[in-house]
Amino acid sequence: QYTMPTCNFIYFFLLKFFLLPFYLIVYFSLVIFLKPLLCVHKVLSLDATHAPRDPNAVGQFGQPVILPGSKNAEVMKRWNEGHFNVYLSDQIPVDRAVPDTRPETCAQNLVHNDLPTTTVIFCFVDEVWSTLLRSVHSVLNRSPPHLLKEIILVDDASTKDYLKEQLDEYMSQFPRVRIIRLKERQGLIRARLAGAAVAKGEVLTFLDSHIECNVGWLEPLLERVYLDRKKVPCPVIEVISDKDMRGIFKWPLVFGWSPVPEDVIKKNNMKVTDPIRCPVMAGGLFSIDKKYFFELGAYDPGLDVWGGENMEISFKIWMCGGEIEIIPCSRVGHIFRGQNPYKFPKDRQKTVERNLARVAEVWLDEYKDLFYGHGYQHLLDRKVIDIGNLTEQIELRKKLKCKSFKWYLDNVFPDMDTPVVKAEGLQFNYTWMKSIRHQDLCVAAQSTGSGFALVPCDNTKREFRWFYKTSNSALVSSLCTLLM
Ligand code: UD2
Ligand code: MN
Repeated sequence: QYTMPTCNFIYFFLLKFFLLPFYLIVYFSLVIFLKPLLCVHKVLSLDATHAPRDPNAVGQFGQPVILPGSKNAEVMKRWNEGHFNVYLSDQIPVDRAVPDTRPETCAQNLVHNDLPTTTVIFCFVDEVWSTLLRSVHSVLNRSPPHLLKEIILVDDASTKDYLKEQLDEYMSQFPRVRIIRLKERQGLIRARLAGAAVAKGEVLTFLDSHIECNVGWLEPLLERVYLDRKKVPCPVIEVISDKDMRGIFKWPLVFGWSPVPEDVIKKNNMKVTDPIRCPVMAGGLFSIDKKYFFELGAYDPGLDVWGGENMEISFKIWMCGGEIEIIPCSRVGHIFRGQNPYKFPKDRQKTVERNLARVAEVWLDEYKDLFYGHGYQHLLDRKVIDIGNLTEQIELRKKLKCKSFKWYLDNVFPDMDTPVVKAEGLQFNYTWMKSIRHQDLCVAAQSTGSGFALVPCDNTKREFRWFYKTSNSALVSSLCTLLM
């Protein structure tokens, strides 16, 4: 009968005992380093359809459609419903096929198996029937079902009848689609907030109501949030050229596109599929971790109707620790229109200016002079323009310990031209507000018409503004007193 020699047994036991930490290290290293490699799959380029596609229908695979001249009158008649070719949109199937416009290698990219789920939020006011449906179908058809928690349609008090029972009935075939109706027109900012407040997904994905998602659009966005919950990814908005797709702003806070600087591309050895850091987002299309969105204080609910909220959320994200990126492998088409097809409850220009002034006051620090100095001086007259209470927004910025606007310019948008002062004298600065400034003191023209005084600056008053009459003239007061 065999008995194990005692010393061998002790030796075996000790060996095991001392090797245990080694085994544990190997095990955990495998879990930590290999798991991310093993639990991934290639982006699902799904393109399901709910009804068989009609290959003969117009607009399939994004083919351009040429309408006969005899249709011109009808096209023009319907144009104003959406400020685009509504007549043609109605001919194109709501679940048409689109060409895969992603860079070639996108289909090979890997994403994690356990991505967070998303709620897609569309807010709309009086959207055209066929474009609204096409937007919803494109999300349903081209999103992996396990990642799409729900689609929330927020009706911002539309006036069109077809957007009532007819829409309820149509959407009732899709259990994932929920409709929320606002009693009064709130504007897109508060409408999106209403959707976000009831969203059940872990990530919020905002889209305009006249878009078409391309294949594989969702997973690359969710992957970025999965890797870092403070990343705010935006899809490429089709129609915008790939080469000009970094969102930026120019003074006075006007959104635009500009190419990524060549030196940045070279320094980072950037591939066509790499995420692009973006100083400002376009506004309409992005995914954001829901908890993070609310930690950031969501949107400033004091912003009205349309405009400026993309600046607000962009500055807030960057200055308070997040990042905005454009993801070249996620692509969503959007109908750009020359005009807003809906009415503004108040004057359009005044609404947008007021929104921008709120953003400038909260986020721009000393750079707000550049904003006002670019044709917006009139906004400083708070008796005429009431921009509302900003206490909560200013408190929020303090609470989140956000960085300065100077930090943002230096680190996020270094190629932006932002001279705080236009010309520097030995002692005095001639500022963007057209004042002649030395620290907190400014040169003010005397209303008597002669002489001037050095008094605390007040940008709202005309006696503080000085102009060059011609390019090489002396500075002239806006009260028309000549400065020596
Ligand atoms: C761009 C953005 C848009 C928004 C806007 C600035 C893209 C593609 N679009 O203008 O999302 O950031 O800049 O504010 O980046 N809507 C309402 N209630 C309103 C007004 C609009 O629900 O009172 C809806 C509208 O139906 C649409 C969405 O908000 O679905 C955006 O409006 P838009 O399409 O007129 O804005 P757009 O694309 O000109
Ligand atoms: Mn739009």
